[in-house]
Amino acid sequence: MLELFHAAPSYYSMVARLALAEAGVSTISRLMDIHLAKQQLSPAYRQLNPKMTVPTLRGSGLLLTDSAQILAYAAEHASVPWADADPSRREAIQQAVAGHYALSIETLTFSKLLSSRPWFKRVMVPMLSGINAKLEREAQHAPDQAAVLEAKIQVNRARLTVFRDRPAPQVLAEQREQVSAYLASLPPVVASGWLFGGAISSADVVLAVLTSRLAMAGELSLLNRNDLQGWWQRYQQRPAFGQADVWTRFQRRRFLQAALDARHTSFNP
Ligand SMILES: N[C@@H](CCC(=O)N[C@@H](CS)C(=O)NCC(=O)O)C(=O)O
Repeated sequence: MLELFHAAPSYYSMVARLALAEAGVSTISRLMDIHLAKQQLSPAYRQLNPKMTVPTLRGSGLLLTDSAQILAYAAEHASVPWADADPSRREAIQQAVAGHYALSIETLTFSKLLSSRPWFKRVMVPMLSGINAKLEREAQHAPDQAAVLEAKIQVNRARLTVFRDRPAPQVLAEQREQVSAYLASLPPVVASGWLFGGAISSADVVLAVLTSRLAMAGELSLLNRNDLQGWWQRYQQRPAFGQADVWTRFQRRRFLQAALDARHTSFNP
């Protein structure tokens, strides 16, 4: 049985959950707390996923450490074939998926949060600096881990450069432009169909999670095409969308409950 290491409110975990639910691939849920306990930084999880991110999919002989890999795995193993299986559509689908991965969802989410709640900067900046100080100390004591720890330190430095050093409204304006350009680049959707015809595709999966995040961030007005609005109404009715626990609003109580539940997660094989 496959195990999915994921966090309830995490965007890329939602991509993995939705992809696997759409494909009919069942997994054992290994819930993690990446926000409070920061289990992704633990040495045990680092052995599984050196980038220290969720999701990770582990199974007999299988270890996928990125949502894009899990999405591709789901497309390949879907019990009802996705449009990805059609060679004439594959390239366009891959382009739409790559366009999605070129967006920085984290920058969009946090620039929106910092624009509407500037005080959050006083939480976020010390938190990122504290994580880096801890990772630096760890790198000194475990030289064999120095490379992966240094890579994560660099990721956090880049985050600080954006969220500490740049005005959040300006960053948000750039993110809105990028999301709008991406949405404008998608093919027209015919009524009752999906992005690439009568079967769903990897592109539908990532667009559904992106649209959910726009809803959660109060940015759904960026989805201003009528055909995509109709698509969104239909997509939310899909059984997999309900099964995959894709958040369209922030759920504080569930956020805390998931963090509590995650305390019991073990990363051992
Ligand atoms: N490219 C990765 C990105 C994964 C990612 O950034 N996940 C976030 C949660 S949505 C994470 O684990 N953040 C924790 C951290 O960076 O410490 C993927 O698609 O899986």
